Amino acid sequence: MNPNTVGSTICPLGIKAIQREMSEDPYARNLFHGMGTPRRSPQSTAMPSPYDTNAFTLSPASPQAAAISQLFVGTLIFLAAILVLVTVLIIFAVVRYRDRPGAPEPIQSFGWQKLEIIWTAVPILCLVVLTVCVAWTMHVSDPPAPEESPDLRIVGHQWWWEIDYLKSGAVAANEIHIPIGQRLLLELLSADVIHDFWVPQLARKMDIIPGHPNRMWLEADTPGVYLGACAEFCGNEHAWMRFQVIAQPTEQFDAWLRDQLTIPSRLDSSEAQRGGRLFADRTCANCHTVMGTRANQRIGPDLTHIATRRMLAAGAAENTPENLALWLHDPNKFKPGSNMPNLQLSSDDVRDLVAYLETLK
Ligand code: HEC
Ligand SMILES: [Cu+2]
Repeated sequence: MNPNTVGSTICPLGIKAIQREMSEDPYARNLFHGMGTPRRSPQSTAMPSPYDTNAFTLSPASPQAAAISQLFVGTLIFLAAILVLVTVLIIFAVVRYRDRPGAPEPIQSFGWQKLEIIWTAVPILCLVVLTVCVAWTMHVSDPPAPEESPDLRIVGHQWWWEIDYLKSGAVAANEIHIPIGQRLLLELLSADVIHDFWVPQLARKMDIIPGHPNRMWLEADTPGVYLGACAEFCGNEHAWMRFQVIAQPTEQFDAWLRDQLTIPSRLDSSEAQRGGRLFADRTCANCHTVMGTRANQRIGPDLTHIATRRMLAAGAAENTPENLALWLHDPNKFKPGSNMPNLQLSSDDVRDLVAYLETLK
């Protein structure tokens, strides 16, 4: 069959079907909203809603990203000017020197050394200018990392992000809090396959390669929530391997970090208490960590402060009790192929586990 026919007839129908399915299926609608449809979440007033984030490279929010986007725009303008110049010259030559009825033979010239030198030298000069700009940008956006130990270790997992604050020992997932105006050194590791760390408004992309730690800088000038994503296909949930960088004034960041290092203790309701026991008895503890309990595994995200996070499962859904319950009932509804298994929990168990997880602040 002609591939064009496939493209023009089957695909649009397929997309329509998917869209219909998404608007009817409540789980799918969550996925859809997670994709950045502007919608304010009522509980987040102090910080911007996760859906306000944008990831536009041309609105940089750090010196590193600014250098990259300036290089891009500068090169674009430079090349556009050359395009305009060449186009104008060609049109001029075509019109001015076209053949007319009764026109004499054109002058036959063989070689014009001066012109040849000019049209060799000018392009070389252009390339030199561009090379210098690129070298400068590389110097600003990616200065060589010192031998000192990194501030943060980011571990890419299929399909979520582990964040270790090496200097304080705090552990987070899918949400990187940083103080504004400080250049942090990141070490990037993989737990499985090749991933790629990318926060378009803040820094360059950096591959995450198993067995080969990479380093890069992360910095933000202004407080805000910056969207990040894995930028290297890493398996079926690659598109839901997102994260947020939450840049805060230093005092707010310090307060957040102190909270992260504190063991949450409130287990008020009897549901939450039963949920806590379920968490230890069921297999949850084999894959997750909750500080202050025996659960200390890193197959899945650290859940010590899960209730404070804005998104679930690396951006697949907003972190609400309803979505948590949907996730525990069947992670595959959010992320088909997710490495968290469906544990066939009863509705009562899910209710109590959600009550417990909601106390983990
Ligand atoms: C076999 C390992 C495994 C078991 C068992 C497991 N999980 Fe998970 N869990 C994961 C993985 C892996 C993820 C990350 C999924 C993703 O985002 O792709 C995850 C994600 C989660 C999340 C979302 C975390 C976040 O930061 O968004 C919650 C909540 C969660 N699990 C709770 C539980 C509970 C409660 C149990 C026990 C009933 C449990 N898990 C059992 C592996 C496991
Ligand atoms: Cu990835």
